[in-house]
Amino acid sequence: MLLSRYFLPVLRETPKEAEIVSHQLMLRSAMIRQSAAGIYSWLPLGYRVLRKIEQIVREEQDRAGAIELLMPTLQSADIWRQSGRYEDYGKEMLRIQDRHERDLLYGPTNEELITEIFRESVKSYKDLPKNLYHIQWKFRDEIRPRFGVMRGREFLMKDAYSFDLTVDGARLAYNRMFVAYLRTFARMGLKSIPMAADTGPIGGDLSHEFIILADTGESQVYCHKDLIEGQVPAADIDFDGDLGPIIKAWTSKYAATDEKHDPKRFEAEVPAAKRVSARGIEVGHIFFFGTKYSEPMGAKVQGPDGNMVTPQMGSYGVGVSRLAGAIIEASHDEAGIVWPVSVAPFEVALINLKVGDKATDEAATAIYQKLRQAGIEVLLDDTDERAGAKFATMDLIGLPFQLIVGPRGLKQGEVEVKDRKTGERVSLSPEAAVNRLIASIESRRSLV
Ligand code: 5CA
Repeated sequence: MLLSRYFLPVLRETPKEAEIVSHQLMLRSAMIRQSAAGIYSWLPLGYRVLRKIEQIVREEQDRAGAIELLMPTLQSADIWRQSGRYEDYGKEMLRIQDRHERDLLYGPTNEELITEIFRESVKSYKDLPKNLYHIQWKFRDEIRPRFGVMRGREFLMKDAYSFDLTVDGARLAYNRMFVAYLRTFARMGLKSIPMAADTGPIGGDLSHEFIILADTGESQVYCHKDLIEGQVPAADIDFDGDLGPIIKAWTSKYAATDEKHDPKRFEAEVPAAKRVSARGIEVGHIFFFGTKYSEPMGAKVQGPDGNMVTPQMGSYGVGVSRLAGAIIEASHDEAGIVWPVSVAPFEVALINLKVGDKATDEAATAIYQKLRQAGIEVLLDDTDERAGAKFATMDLIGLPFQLIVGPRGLKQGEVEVKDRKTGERVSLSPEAAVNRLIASIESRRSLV
């Protein structure tokens, strides 16, 4: 992509309305713009990040055996009346009437709709287990939308719903999502910690929140320090095999959110030097709630003995749009964002320091083409800005590598490669620089 043709309206000043660094940087780097309180447009740079996050979530859901579909944002109020949640959900739910005065709502979550789809289509135990997911916008009329995409009113969520014949089967479905989540967040460069959590309006009695430790997080959390460096299962993990030992390793040490925190247990189970009490960002939340929706909505399948069985359900959410902010909270410096390769909007910032100078233009174009042929995503700064402004913009938007081409270096046959994270710079021939970038990027694209 040529910067001269791109749409990157970066801001030089820090917007006053943004309280936390990720919100400030997302506005400044032209990732998002606010449309109304808690409602955002995703500008081209931000949208590239959102799609990469979404794709990692999708790949790990698919790997764990979940099946993607797409449900609408608008739902009929009738199914929410059947589950009993239409009144219970309160003011957070955005209620709408169509021209026929039928009650609709903008979905804050999809337990009812997926249960209805299941009820109309699945009749036999032979079709179980199933786990269906979608990645779709949600709306919750939060009392205090804040921190940009972290607590929005409209936000992108991945939500999966499992159906099993037995409670034991449902536990296995829960465990598969648990493991998929560990991998999902690790691939984005995040250290997530599963913590015992409250179930709120979704219900049920078993749930874990996946938490990223960050000072700006909205949740107060408590855990054993060893969990921060817990081991994440590799890509070849067998989801049909025994996941018990992995779940045990992650759940046998103390970890709880504020609502579930038990100070006495914390002190008894965790040595003082290992006690972590910190703020955290909830990036995912998984629930087992048995027949809470299948029962009142009359979803049943025929069991092996001919009797009708009400399926056991769980639901599993990931805050896809929130993750964009969470990754920035975890990875930035004074100059701007520092993207991990796996979610970076582009992988290389190619900076032409002297646009209009024939030798520099030719060298930059040749490098641009070679990188693109190798499948690398490059943003070429071909504008006539000052060098200082070019560096500042590229540091701000945080692409993992910068490749700097200028007339002075070229005279010595050299260009410069800068690693955005470490700040390390090396001068190399254009060819060596291209090869080095291809190798570094390919090795960093997958983190686990
Ligand atoms: N139906 C269940 C699981 S599919 C559910 O809705 N769970 S949830 O309420 O915990 O939301 C799932 C995830 O969405 C949360 O872990 C969080 O990462 C994200 N999320 C929730 N509310 C917001 C919000 N207002 N803004 C941004 N992300 C949010």
